[in-house]
Amino acid sequence: MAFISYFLFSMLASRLLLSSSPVEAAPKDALVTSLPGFNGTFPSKHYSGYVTIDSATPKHLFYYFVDSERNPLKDPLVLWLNGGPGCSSFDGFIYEHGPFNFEAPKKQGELPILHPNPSSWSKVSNIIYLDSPSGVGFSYPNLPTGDLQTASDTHAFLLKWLEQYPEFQANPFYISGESYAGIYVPTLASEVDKGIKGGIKPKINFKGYMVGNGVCESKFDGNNAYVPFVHGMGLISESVFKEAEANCKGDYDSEDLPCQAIISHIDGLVSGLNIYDILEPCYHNNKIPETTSTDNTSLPKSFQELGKTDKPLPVRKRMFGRAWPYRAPVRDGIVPSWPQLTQSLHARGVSVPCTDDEVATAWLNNEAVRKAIHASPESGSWGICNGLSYNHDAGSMLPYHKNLTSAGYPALIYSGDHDLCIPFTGTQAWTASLGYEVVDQWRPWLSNDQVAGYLQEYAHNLTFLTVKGSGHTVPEYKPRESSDFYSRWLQGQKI
Ligand SMILES: *[C@@H]1O[C@H](CO)[C@@H](O)[C@H](O)[C@H]1NC(C)=O
Ligand SMILES: *[C@@H]1O[C@H](CO)[C@@H](O)[C@H](O)[C@H]1NC(C)=O
Ligand SMILES: *[C@@H]1O[C@H](CO)[C@@H](O)[C@H](O)[C@H]1NC(C)=O
Ligand SMILES: CC(=O)N[C@H]1CO[C@H](CO)[C@@H](O)[C@@H]1O
Repeated sequence: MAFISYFLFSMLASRLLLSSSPVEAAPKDALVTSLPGFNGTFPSKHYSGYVTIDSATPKHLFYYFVDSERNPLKDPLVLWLNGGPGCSSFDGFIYEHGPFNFEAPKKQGELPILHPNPSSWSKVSNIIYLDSPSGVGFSYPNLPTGDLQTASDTHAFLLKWLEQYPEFQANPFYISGESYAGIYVPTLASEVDKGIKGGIKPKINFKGYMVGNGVCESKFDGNNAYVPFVHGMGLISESVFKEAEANCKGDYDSEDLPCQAIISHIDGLVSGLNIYDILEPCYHNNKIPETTSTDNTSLPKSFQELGKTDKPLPVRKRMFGRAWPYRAPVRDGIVPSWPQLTQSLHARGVSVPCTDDEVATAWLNNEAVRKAIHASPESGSWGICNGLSYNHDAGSMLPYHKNLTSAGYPALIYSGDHDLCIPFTGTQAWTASLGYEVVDQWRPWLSNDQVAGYLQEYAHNLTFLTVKGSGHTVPEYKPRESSDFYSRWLQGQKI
């Protein structure tokens, strides 16, 4: 009797729990119940699968969705997009701010081991990692596209996704991304804003956007960012800089031959650097330097942990394909795809060495993993960056940022300040060029009682923020600092 009533009670209790579960309406077949390489309880619920966008040829867009580990019903809902164009958002999931840190396998052919990531952005938010546009990662088929089509498709994805997950319609919604997502984010934000104003249902509770080391437009991102950066970082001499100033007469993208000559001299001086983080050498193996531990508890915690803010597992020292192609101008028209680009680099005797996406590539092409995350065989083999036929047709992002911030959407524009791919100098210049009043003057911001970078806040809730000592993919290099500015900004706190 006691047994039976306990049984009934527990059945009832679990049913009650289920019906009050915030994600009950989520498609049941999307639930991820286990992941090869992870041997524990998930810190929150995970879902993954496809949303199909209607078009002449239907597009199957793949997402991986991570519930917040805090309060999924109340916490913000964030869309994350990696760039390229052509790169999968599993880059963010595996190497940057996802719920796991991936430890490379000891033996070739084995799967990586997954550890919980204490700096995961899912600690404070629900995150959708989307493979976009169609043809990227697990999304298929691969069709010619461009900025405007991509923004429209991603908007269609969001509306359908929110229909499938209605319990998240009321959460504050943010759009975020990195690198070429400097184009995806504002163009999508603009579509979403238009949709809201046009009364499109479900209404997206859009609250703001975030871009990390993102492209904006050629005038700011090209050589006009590059020359001041390499000068300020001590990578070129004062006299080379003076010569560049004299030859280029205020525009380092000038087509004048003397300007082009000094720019190619500068290219030669920095060509051996890791463009995604000028401080990092190019490692050919994955050895982590030994760290010595200190047990001196009388020291403040920040001192005890000096130098320990890095990701606990090795970061990729150099790779290709996550950014606007190296040295390619951010101009209107067809963007060279990565396979094409590396071919032409090879032809010029330049290569992009030390490519390292082995962990992601091995894991995501494993049959058991693909089954666990519901990846379709029709998407073919997974690659970190796929070749696309892609047209940059949205022009400069300045009018987008101007309109969005004027419409009242807060924007956080951040830069790892040691990235040579999209240097902070260009981002600092374009954010200032909007001409907004400065409401919080350039100042350090702190993480763990240490200066983690600098920020300047403008009217209209526009914030430009640097992350000191970080490369291109900020959460990969500075996970704790990233989760600090991320959670403060999302909560509307002072960073
Ligand atoms: C999984 O966890 C169990 C219990 O903690 C442990 O004994 C086992 O070695 C783990 N397996 C792997 C592959 O980590
Ligand atoms: C810890 O403090 C003791 C006493 O102040 C000192 O002798 C020791 O070297 C310190 N250890 C480290 C690792 O700094
Ligand atoms: C910005 O707003 C202006 C005025 O409403 C409009 O004409 C323009 O098309 C908008 N530009 C973008 C890129 O949204
Ligand atoms: C979230 C946030 O910081 N909102 C601010 C945006 O800017 C207006 C005025 O410009 C403030 O009143 C809000 O508090």
